[in-house]
Amino acid sequence: MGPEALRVAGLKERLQAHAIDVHDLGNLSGPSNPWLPPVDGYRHLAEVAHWNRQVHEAVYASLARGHLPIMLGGDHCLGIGSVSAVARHCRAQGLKLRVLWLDAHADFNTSAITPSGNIHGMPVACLCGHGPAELVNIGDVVPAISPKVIRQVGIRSVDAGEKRFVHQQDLEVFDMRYIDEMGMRHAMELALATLDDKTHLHVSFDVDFLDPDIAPGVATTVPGGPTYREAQLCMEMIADTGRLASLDVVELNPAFDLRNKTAELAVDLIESLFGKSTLMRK
Ligand code: DIR
Ligand code: MN
Ligand code: MN
Ligand code: MN
Repeated sequence: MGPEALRVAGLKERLQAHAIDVHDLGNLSGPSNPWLPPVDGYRHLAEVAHWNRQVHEAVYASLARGHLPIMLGGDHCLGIGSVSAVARHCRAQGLKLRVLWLDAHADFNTSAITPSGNIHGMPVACLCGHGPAELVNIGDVVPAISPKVIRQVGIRSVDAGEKRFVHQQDLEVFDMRYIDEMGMRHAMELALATLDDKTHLHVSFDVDFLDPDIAPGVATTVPGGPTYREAQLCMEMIADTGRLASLDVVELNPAFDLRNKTAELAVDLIESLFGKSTLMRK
C-alpha cells in the first residue's frame, strides 16, 4: 500500500514539476505476507529473499541505464536488495559509495539477537555480511558494503544486543541525542563530509525517521524524532551536495495514516531532496 499512497500523494507529478523525467515502472511482484511467527530467528525468510532478488535486479537495471532509482517499499528489508545493487553498480563503475540511513532504528539485528525476527530490523547487518546466506549473497560480493560507508541519522530505538553490535562494528551514528545537542545541521555536515564527484550517494529513508506527530503512517512509531523543519533541512542539505544517485522510501503504512498526510509529507521531503528550495541559493 505504501507505493500506492505515494502515487496518490503525487510523487511523480511533483518531481516532474522540477523538470525531472520520471518513469513509474509499476510494482514488482512476489509472494504475499504469510504473517507467521519466526523460524530460526527470521520471519518469512524465503519470501523476503524473493522480494529482495526482484528489487536488486530492478535497481541494478535502472542504474545501468544511467537512471536514479527510487525504490518505494514495502518494509525496510528491501534495503538489502536496493543497497546491494547500488554497491554492485559502484564497483562496476569505480565509484565510491556513501549510504545515509535515515531511521528511528539502527536495523542492525541478527537472528541471534533480534527480539522480533522481523527482517526489517536486520538490513544493515545483512548488507555488512551478517545474516542468512539467502540475503547476504544477493549482490555480487559478500559483504555488499563495509560499515564504513554508512552514516545513520535520527536513531532513537536500538535493542540491547543490537546496541553492543553497533558499537562493536563501529557504525557512525548520529542519534537523536547528538541531533539535540549539536543540531541537525552539524550532524548532516559530518554525515555528508568528504563526498566528492566520484561518490555515489544513496539515501535509505525509513519514514519512521520522522517524529510520529508529523508522520503517524508507519507501524513502528518512536517518539522524539526530527521535526518538520529538521527533516526539511536534512533533505535540503543532501540536495545541496548534488550527489544523490539513488533513494529508498520505505515503511510507509497507509493503514496507520491520517488522510494520507504521512505520504504527503514524504512527497514534500522528497521534493526537497530533489532540489526544491524556498529561495534561489547563491
Ligand atoms: C526492532 C524494530 N529493532 C526489531 N525495528 C524496526 O524488531 O528488530 N526497524 N522497526 O525499522
Ligand atoms: Mn528501517
Ligand atoms: Mn525504522
Ligand atoms: Mn522497520
